Amino acid sequence: MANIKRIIIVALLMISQASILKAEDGHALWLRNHSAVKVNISSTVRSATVDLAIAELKKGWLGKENMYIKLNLSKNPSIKGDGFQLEESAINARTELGLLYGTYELLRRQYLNLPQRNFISNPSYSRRILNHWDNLDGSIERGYAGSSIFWGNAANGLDITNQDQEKWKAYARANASIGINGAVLNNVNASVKILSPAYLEKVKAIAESLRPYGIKTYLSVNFSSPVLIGKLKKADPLDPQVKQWWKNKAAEIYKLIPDFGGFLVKANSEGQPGPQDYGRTHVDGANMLADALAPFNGIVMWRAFVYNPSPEDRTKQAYKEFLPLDGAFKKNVILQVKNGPLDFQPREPFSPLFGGMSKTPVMPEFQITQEYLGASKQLVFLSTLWEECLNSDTYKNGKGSTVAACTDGTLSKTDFTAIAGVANIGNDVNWTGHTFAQANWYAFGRLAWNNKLESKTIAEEWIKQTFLDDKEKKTNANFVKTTQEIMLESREAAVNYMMPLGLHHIFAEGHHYGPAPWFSNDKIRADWTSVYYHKADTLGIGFDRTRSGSDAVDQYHEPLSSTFNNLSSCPEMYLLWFHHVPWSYRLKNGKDLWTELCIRYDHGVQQVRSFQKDWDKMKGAIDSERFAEVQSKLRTQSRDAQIWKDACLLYFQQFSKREIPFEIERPVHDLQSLKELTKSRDYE
Ligand code: GCV
Repeated sequence: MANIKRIIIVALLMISQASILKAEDGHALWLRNHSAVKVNISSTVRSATVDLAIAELKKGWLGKENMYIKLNLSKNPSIKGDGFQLEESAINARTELGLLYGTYELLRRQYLNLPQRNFISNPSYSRRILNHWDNLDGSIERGYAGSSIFWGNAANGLDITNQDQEKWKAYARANASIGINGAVLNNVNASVKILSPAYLEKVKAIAESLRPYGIKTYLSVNFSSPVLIGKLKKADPLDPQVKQWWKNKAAEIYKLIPDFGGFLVKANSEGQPGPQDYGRTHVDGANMLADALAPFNGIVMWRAFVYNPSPEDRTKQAYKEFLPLDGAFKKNVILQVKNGPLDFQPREPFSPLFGGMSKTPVMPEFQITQEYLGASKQLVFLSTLWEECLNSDTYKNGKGSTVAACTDGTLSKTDFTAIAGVANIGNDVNWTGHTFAQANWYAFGRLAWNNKLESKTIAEEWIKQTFLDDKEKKTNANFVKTTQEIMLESREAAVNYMMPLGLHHIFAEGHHYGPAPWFSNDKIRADWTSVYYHKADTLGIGFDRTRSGSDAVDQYHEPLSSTFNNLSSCPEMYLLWFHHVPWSYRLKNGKDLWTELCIRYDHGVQQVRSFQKDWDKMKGAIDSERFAEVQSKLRTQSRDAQIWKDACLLYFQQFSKREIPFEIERPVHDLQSLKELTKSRDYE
């Protein structure tokens, strides 16, 4: 009887707790209101940015009531760039923006109960930039959270409402709170209209909303702009008229936006125009734009995502194109390189360009939007993927030459450093579609500020700030721990149910959400089909990139090139990336390749099922809206993980001609029905 009573009381307590948790739509991100107490602030300097810092401290102060805090511009040599120092009763920084960053860090530390004294923090990269793939009609390439917050909508996309401005400020505030200081406002597949006077006026208005938060505005430009809007006959970068056109355009932009950041350029890639259309090189193109921007301290971010329909292994092409150009770029050019040599796959080895270029600054490009990782339907925390890339050793200057060290100025001793993330932000109320996709935005900012942070720390910070109220954060340890475990396992789970053991790019054509390992089409370029990448046949599966294959391994420094080249030393997570492996090949655990492949796919599905179970147990721990949204999305993810497993195993089984091991769950779909299903765009 006593037991029954206890159960009833616990149940009633849970129900009442759940009902007092406020409804939340996710719009406040990790910046939800807290029950702050009074604080007194003085500052040695005043500006729009410092005023924001003061307002934030007043709104969010969780320290001792009635404390006196000083914001102080300081010349302390340990503080670098926009870094800061937290002291018992002062925030010190070299710049006003540093004071704002120090403010956000102090408030975060108060909320998380972390030490707040004698804490110095300096940014790993000086430019921490979001790349928006937003089109001027308001659509977003690979965007899964609604339409653009910058473009489209009313009156040709040029009208600006108060609501727009409020949104831009909220966006800027969220970015500043995690240290992001730049935004490229339009798609790298750039419309020429962006450089027309009407659009530049709108860019100016956006820049004004972002500026107080320290966000610099950048634009993607179309290399053919001098022809398409300038009425010139060509866009040849060595042509004096073309050079002058860009110089005039740069001057026009800087008149409107004096702190404009510069241009991002996708040239001679996937049909975009570029200097090679005129027989010129990437250096000719980048340097011409660099000359136009240099008088105003603007920069050119030139993308290395360049490949052509050719018999050459696609993953080798960017390195072959850019290595010979190392050292020839102007000082204000930086090469923007995707984390892997292919295209934001669930797992790739790092791009060899990070260790290859030695006289040209290189900036990593990560993809925050989940083009190849479940869109905004799936919970996949990308911090672990980026951490893996940043910590990969390139062996450029011997052991310890990580991608982080190659790009953050540690090896090259430069402070012209940058990092970019392709944004996942749209007009959805919660900004990113999936509540957990907010964590990817957050993680990008935190890693861009400090590329040594660990994903587990980032996840914990994000969970507490995003879900818990001031009082609960102490009592809800189980929610934090369980959610953190789900997040940290989620990317490996996605690798398992999509492309384990180094498989890559076996997505359905076009939408990149579901599986289509069968996809092959003689009418399009081979490197846009799946069969090009997995090369399954009756002997085995995988892309031979060894010295007897495409020799991509030799784009890496020793000892990595030999490690990758040798089947027995190649890390199993990259096995089928570098090798065509017989079905009967024994892996380190003694299982043959086919069996292990089946087990991994099945394990991925089981991992998502266990995320569901764990999440369901959390009912009542957070507000019911976000709980239900995540619950429903995990159901979708679970169904779609099963589709991945069934599609890939049934398809590859045609080549392996072996049984799916009897200890794992059987497929529940037929191959033919999956071929139909994943063709449909509704499936995206
Ligand atoms: C913006 C991949 C994507 C394209 C994207 C391209 C790029 O190919 O599928 O949508 O285009 O990368 O990064 O330029």
